[in-house]
Order: sequence, then C-alpha cells, then structure tokens
Amino acid sequence: MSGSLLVARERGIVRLTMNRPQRLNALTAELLDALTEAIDEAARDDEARVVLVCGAGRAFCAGQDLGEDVVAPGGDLGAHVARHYKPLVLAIRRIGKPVVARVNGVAAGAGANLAFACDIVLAARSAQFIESFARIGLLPDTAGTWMLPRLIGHARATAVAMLGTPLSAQQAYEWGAIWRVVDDEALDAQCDELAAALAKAPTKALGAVKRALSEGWTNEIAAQLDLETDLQRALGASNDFREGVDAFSNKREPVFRGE
Ligand code: T3D
Repeated sequence: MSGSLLVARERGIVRLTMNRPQRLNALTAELLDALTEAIDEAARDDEARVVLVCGAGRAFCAGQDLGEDVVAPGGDLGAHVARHYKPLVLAIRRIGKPVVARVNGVAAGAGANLAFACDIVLAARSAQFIESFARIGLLPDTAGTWMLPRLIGHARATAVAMLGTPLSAQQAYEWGAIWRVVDDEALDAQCDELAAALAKAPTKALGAVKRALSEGWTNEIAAQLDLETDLQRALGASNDFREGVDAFSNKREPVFRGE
C-alpha cells in the first residue's frame, strides 16, 4: 500500500482504491507506479482471482495530475507516458485475470482511458467519461486511441477525442463502451456481486477469454483459430474443466479453484 493507493485483498478479490479524493484521484507518477505494481503482484498471486479498480470520494479519476512537475514547461511528456502509463495499461491487458473498473463519478483524460482499458466497466448513473485531452492540447493516451475506436467505432471515437464532449454513463453504455450502468446507490452492491462471481469463476478460462478476445483484434482468422485451439487444449487439461464437467454430470454447483 502506498499513500495514494489502498490495496485490500479478500476472498480472491484484490481491491485497488485510488486515494487522492481532494484531487479527484488525479494520477501522479507514484500512484501510476503503485497501480502497476499492485496489478503485477495480483498476476503472480494464485489467491488473487479478480482485480477491482476504484476511486475514493466523488470521482473515479481525473487523469494526469496537472500540478505535477512534468506538466510544467520543459517537462518531457513522452518520457513520462512511456515510463508510467504504458506499463500500467500493459499490466491491465496482460494479467490473465479479470480487471473490473468501478466508475463511481467522473473519469477524465487518462482516468477515462484507464477505465476503458479494464475488462469490465460498471458505472454509476451519475458518472461521466471525458476525453478531456484536446481541451488542454493533447491526444488521448493510456491506449485511448487504440481502445476507443474498437469500443465505440472510428466516427464516434474521432468526435469524442476531438471535442472532449462528456459522455454520460448511459451514453457510454448505449455505445458499447462499458458493461453496465446502475443507480448510484446500487453501485457498491453490484460491484461486490460481480467481483465475487468472477472470483469464483474458472480463472484460467477467463484469462484465456481475455487473451483470445484481445488478440482477435489484430489476428487473421486462421491465427485466431490456432490460438483458440492452443488455449482450449490447455484448458482441457485444467482442474477447473474437470470440476465443471463433474459438477454438470452430478447436477451440482461447480467449485472452481482457478487451477
Ligand atoms: O505525461 C503526461 O502528463 C501526459 C499525460 C496526460 C494524461 C491526461 O490525463 S491529460 C488530462 C488531464 N485531466 C484533465 O484535463 C481533467 C482536469 N479536470 C477537470 O476537467 C475537472 O476537474 C473535472 C471535469 C474532472 C471535474 O470537474 P469538477 O467541477 O467536478 O471538479 P473541480 O472543481 O474541477 O476539481 C476538484 C478539485 O480537483 C480541484 O481542486 P481545488 O480547486 O478544489 O483545489 C481541481 O483543481 C482538482 N483537480 C481536478 N482534476 C485535476 C485536479 N488536480 C490536478 N490534476 C487534475 N487532473
């Protein structure tokens, strides 16, 4: 746990809470590195079955902390992005476990794209996603230019990135950018329920789903069929597959251990 990131582990769920509520959880180098480290650690921890990314207070995350030295004239944004943002996005995309974003309020700039980089996004009805980069003379980083067109299509991604128009949670849902919108007061219960369900799921299969869907964005169909073959071969030898078939045959609920 660093000061700006709270880490809690319980029943297979690793809850990461960005904890700079007075700055709407704006991202400092310290917070970015702590997020990356915590996700890498969850990747190594067999007990960890799902990662939940949350923001403390009224916001999810307001993106890069605009008060940090790197933002001042003379700062090298490229070096900063390469050193602190790229590893975080790659950690989220590479961990073979589901990463869920609980978007309770505004998600702006890199904060919006941090959410979009996660596997499943659950948002409160009052939440907003703002690609605010153009408002300050930047382009959507944190893989925004890669994820956005894939999630919402090229035309919408272009307009959203150029205009910085806030997207309501409902609009983001209707455009297919996020999994679900729930009433604000239901967010915590729904998030806990989702995380608990994922923590009891066959983790290796979920990791395979994540990998195949991600690689499918760039694979030819033959390469994708080969990937599915390889992944299915490995899953077919897993204990969770045995358990799933046994539970089905015996008309009982399966108990998956992520093995
Ligand atoms: O390497 C690099 O640095 C490049 C990488 C760039 C990645 C990026 O993320 S660029 C985009 C950076 N983010 C933004 O441009 C968003 C800036 N924030 C806002 O536009 C607004 O704060 C919001 C729309 C997110 C929310 O508005 P509102 O009215 O609900 O809240 P507020 O009053 O603006 O903010 C509350 C406080 O948080 C306020 O501080 P104060 O006045 O109470 O002392 C505000 O300054 C602070 N805050 C909000 N966002 C940031 C921030 N402080 C630092 N950095 C922020 N990004």
